[in-house]
Amino acid sequence: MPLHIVRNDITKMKVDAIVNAANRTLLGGGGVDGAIHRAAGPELLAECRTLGGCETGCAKITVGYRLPSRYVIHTVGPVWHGGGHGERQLLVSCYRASMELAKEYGCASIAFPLISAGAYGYPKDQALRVAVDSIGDFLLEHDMDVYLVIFGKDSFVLGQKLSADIQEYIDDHYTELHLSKWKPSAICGKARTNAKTEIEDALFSIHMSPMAAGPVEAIYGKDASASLDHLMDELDESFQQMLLRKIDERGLTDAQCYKKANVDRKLFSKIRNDVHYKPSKPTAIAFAIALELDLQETESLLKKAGYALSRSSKFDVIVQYFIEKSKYNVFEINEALFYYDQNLLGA
Ligand code: AR6
Repeated sequence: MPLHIVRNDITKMKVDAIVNAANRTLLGGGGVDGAIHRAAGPELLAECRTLGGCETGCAKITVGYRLPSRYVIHTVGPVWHGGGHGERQLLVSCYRASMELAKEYGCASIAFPLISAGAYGYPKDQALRVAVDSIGDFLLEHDMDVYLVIFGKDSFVLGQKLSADIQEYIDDHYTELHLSKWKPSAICGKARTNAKTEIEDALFSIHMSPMAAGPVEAIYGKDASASLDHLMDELDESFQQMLLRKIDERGLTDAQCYKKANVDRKLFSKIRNDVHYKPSKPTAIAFAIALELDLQETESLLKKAGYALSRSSKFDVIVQYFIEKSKYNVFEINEALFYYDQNLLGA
């Protein structure tokens, strides 16, 4: 069900359907179209000849032949004429029509290239925005695993265009572990890495030392097991309990929440059925985003799963940027995380 942004060659994707950015003849061309036809073999062109072409913004389906995907969905993106000629609407329609066709054919997974972002000249950053928004909208209503495949140098071009705001925020807020005691000017390259590891080790051992290792009796007295039982009865609200409470308070259904979090139904039901479920940090944050929690509430939800947000982690700083700006679109956040090579939110 969630949206994954990945770097790959779409012809290698093992999904039920891959989408081809074709032209109106459906008879092949360059770019991703050429790559798909080469990988699928000549039978694909033979089937395409029977389809009678395709209008811009629409989609048609064939089988995948020698591709690892069962189907190819051919869609025709708009040619960019400056943005004032209905390009966006047509591009949205390509994504929507392709996903509807995939659904009609029982596909549980689909992979898209950035339609129109090559020969058809749609500015890559805007093409990505349209892709993420259109797929995100569809996923709010439907269950499907959707991959947005970023190819070759596109990733670099898009990275350069990523909002200057985010870059500035990261520059201002991202602080590596404070190395001042270890003479930062003298620490660089490998030496710096070693120093960092030493500091991390030191911090780790501080956190791990006496409580965890000490005998239970030393801390809780003689009747330790009885006291422990008592303590167990008085545990604070768990991550799962806080999550479910917040869902109720926000008036959301479970499905609305996990879809907004880019989390799949199976994972959500695991959480629902286990009061002590411990999610990964990206999953926990994804729920904070779906619930539109402010920074303080996000921190307290994370704490329940044993996590915190720090200024020493790029991932955390990017998440904090979006929360501080009250930008709660998980797909938009994932776009930014993707370009900074960080784990994505959700499943
Ligand atoms: N895997 C994933 N993405 C790819 C791959 C690949 N193997 N190859 C290219 N891309 P384009 P359009 C990316 O030009 O703009 C054809 O000739 C590429 O980097 O393939 O919709 C058709 O026949 C870019 O981001 O498609 C049409 O005439 C994106 O796919 C025309 O080009 C789309 O670039 C369609 O132009």
